[in-house]
Amino acid sequence: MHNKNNELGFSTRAIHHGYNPLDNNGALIPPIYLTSTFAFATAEYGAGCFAGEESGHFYTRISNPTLALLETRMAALENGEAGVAFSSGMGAIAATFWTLLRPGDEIIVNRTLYGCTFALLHHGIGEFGVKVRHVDMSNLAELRDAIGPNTRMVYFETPANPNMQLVDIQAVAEITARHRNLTLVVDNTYCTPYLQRPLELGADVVVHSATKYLSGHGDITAGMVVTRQALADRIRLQGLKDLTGAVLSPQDAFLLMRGLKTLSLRMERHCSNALQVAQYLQNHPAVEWVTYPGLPSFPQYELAQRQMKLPGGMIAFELKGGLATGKRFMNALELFSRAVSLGDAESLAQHPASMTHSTYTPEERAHHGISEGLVRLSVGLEDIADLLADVTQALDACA
Ligand code: 4LM
Repeated sequence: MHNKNNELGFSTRAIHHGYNPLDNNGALIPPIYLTSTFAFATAEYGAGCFAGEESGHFYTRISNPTLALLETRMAALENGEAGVAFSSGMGAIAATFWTLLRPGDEIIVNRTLYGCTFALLHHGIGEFGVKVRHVDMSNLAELRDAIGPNTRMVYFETPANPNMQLVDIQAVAEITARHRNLTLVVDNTYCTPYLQRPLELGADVVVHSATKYLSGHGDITAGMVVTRQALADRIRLQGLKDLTGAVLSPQDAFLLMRGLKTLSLRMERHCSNALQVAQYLQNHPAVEWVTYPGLPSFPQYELAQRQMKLPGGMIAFELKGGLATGKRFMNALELFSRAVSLGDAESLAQHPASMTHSTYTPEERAHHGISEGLVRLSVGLEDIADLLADVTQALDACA
């Protein structure tokens, strides 16, 4: 029953997939294997593990039963073959880049990316001989023209952090599928597989900061990769084992699986709360603009309706008066915390230009579509009346 994945719904898989209590002394909740190493029955068996001839666990940087359960569960939720768990989203992204890209290769990325992904590209792999090219992936002709003989990877977030620009995953996948040796990687952090499943739309690899909605409680950092089995094996044995060592602790894998059980419930509430906050902001005279995929005024509203089950919990907006007023607004918030990160039960507000996207220079931010006055909200799970009251009083205070 537990592994007949295709017959079970999303929430059922998030709670049960890959685990049967009766195989584990009846323990309803999976045990945490807090061990770094595993004993070999014989020297020959140990040698076989290292030679890849035995499938058992032998060292937690490579695999561990608690991590394996998380990995199979995440693969079931993304509808992929295999998962690999990491100690952070950046660990997952770095391991994917370092495994698949070599000097002389080219990676094409969307115009706007999370600040540390941008830094990894421009101050990391870019300095090791990989050519990094940004294109505006809402313009498919621009992407088509940019792909050349050395292009090995196309990478984007949708929605993009922090400006919410969407990319049509299926349309990009149709372009990348025409090129051999080209891997399409999608960062699905903002949506989670409950709202959007890139592999079903033709992507090759999904990466996540599982620090965010997937774990959902702001108490761990974690990352995930989900892809085909052979590619997952490469990312595990090169990117994880040798190139980054960014392994997730089994204790944190347990917390992440606890979070996954309520993912669908939480996402529903994040989305309904965010929609109401976005509508409120849109109608407020102090607000210059709001981007939220659930508003009919959103420039890619039709794509959002088609691609995302619900519009997500993230909002970008700017106040009349720009950065100075935005800072007054942030300082006046009482229920929202001024904090980076996203996807927690607690509502958060941050200023990308001076925080998450301060890895860009001001000129780069202008070029990459990140305005200096943009304020980003991660709308949490609190009562909507309390959230709206906090936004109202903060707007009043900075008027
Ligand atoms: C933030 N974001 O935006 P770790 N991919 C995306 C992200 O938003 C992030 C990562 C990867 C924020 C962190 C401070 C789309 C992170 C990186 O933080 O390494 O788990 O994920 O506020």
